[in-house]
Amino acid sequence: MALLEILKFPDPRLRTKAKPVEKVDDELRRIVDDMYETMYDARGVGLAGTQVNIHKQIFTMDVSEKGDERICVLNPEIIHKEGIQYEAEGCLSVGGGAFDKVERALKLRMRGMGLDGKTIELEAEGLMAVCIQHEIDHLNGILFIDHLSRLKQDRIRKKIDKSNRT
Ligand code: GNR
Ligand code: NI
Repeated sequence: MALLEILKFPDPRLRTKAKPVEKVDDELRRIVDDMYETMYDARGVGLAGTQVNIHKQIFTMDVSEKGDERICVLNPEIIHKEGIQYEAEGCLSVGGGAFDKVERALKLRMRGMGLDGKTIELEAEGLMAVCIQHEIDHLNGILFIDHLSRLKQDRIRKKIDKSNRT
């Protein structure tokens, strides 16, 4: 297993659109193991392939308290959304202490493929629903800060520029 480098905003590679996974093989399973290791090491609750420069539709997630409930989804799609929530989000790819509220669906139903190649369907709400929407955004080249006002985006950009200069 290996820790992967997490790309940081404004790295243009974070804007890449991920391609669907066509088959689950040893190489893919190794990538997923490395993504879990990288996610737990960084204390994240989710990680998308895009963030580690692997532009395949893969995300890992563990929103459990103990950190022992691994979920990995390939080719995820949201097939139903319901309600609205407005919770503060952060991102392992965005520095500058950026943490702000984003509007998301409250509940959703997601379909994708598991590591066994079988179709997965799962219902989520609360933090898990936020995380799924955040990770699917990454796979489409979208960051949570894209959902914030121009003013907030400019403030975050300035903080990041400043810390990159010191
Ligand atoms: O670790 C993470 N925490 C988090 C908190 C609120 C909303 C979304 C997230 S995802 C983030 C990890 C990450 O950047 N995943 O892409
Ligand atoms: Ni993120």
